[in-house]
Amino acid sequence: MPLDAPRNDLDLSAWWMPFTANRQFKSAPRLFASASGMMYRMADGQQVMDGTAGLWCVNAGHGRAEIADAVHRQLMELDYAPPFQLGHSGAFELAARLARIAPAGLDRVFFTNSGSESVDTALKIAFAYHRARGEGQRTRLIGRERGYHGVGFGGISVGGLVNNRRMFPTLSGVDHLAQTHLPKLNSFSVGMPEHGAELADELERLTALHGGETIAAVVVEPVVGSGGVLPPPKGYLERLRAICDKHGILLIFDEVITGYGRVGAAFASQRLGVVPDIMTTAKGVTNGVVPMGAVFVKREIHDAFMQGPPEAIEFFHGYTYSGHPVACAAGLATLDIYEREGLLTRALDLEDVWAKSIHALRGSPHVTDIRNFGLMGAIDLAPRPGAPGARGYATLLGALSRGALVRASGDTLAFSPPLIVSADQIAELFDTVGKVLATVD
Ligand code: PXG
Repeated sequence: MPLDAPRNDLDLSAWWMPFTANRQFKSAPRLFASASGMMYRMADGQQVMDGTAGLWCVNAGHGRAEIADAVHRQLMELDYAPPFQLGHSGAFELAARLARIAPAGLDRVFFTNSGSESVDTALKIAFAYHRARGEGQRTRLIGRERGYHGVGFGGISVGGLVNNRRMFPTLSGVDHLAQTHLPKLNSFSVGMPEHGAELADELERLTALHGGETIAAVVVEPVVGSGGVLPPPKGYLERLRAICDKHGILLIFDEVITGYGRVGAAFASQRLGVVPDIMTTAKGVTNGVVPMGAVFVKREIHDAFMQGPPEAIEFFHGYTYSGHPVACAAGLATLDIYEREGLLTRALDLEDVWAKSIHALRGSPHVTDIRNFGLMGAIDLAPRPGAPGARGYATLLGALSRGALVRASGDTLAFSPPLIVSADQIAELFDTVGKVLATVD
């Protein structure tokens, strides 16, 4: 029997699956078996085009032998090294390589193992930075509605997706900016929407309410990902930057999705021309194949920690697997591929084709809005009356059976293919989605 054949003896009960309707899934499991390039093969043999880069992470496509070889070599040479008070060359090499592609000035890198850890690390750096400079009164954080910043307590506190928050206590002293989707004004915008820059002025209002000198940091995704692919209104991020500067507030960009080429530059910050003080990343740093995150920090912020006695630990924070040798090897091999194949800017070359193909679905049944930026895209569907999410889920299943993997978040379909995607494959992906929409009720 081939290794990947469907198995009737597989016990599905023990694994409590994340962000999953466990009982529904286990009654009709959909199992991946293998992957190569743009394609997944399911356990039942179905070939499926990866329209989502796994979960926004496999930017160089699947089955890259170069990364696999680097990981194997690393495992045989140095499988693990403790990162506290000790080190290994790979972490230093990767940090230096990342610093070279980072937005101007963000050339200090703290390693984590996920986007959630990156976000919580960034928030702790912000608090500790202000403390180190005698501004310990800056204890407030500002997030934004519809933001997703992972599932740590810091991340859900600044996050703006109610289902991720309602069951759990959150940090005190957190406020939120309004979300930026204005469908009445901006529906079917191609790229960045025209209207909404003034929503950034809410930050000015919050500084007046709380006192700007009590706010440590503002955290936003430069282009919202999980919350529905929302490119920033033109001028919005510039205003946010200016208000942060005026009040001494740190601006954190969460680039866990937008980093590593997703929007046509190494980072969205560079594409959009607005530089944050701290930037969180994960996912694409290793092409998604070994868990890793990287927090980029402005040199001045890093240096503010380096003022005490040299033998003192400057920042009481870190993970057993910070800078894990295997993740670093994967990261270095991934960067080699990104650079050699021009993948960090390829989304820009494909953006017109991408925009035309996705916006061609305007007018298809149920479609109420379409958005795009770089190689990110979303289609909003009208929910079925009384059954929110059902139509999105039915579309996901329909697409899967026709050979396309798309993401459904409620009734919003999201698309983010590996950056190796061809123009023909983009056309095929949205052609499939159009056919499914024509049949989904
Ligand atoms: N920040 C952002 C902007 C993210 O998109 C995280 C932080 C957390 O990363 P980890 O590695 O801890 O999962 C993310 C993660 C979806 C989806 O359906 C997106 C993510 C995770 C799960 C689902 O769009 N992004």
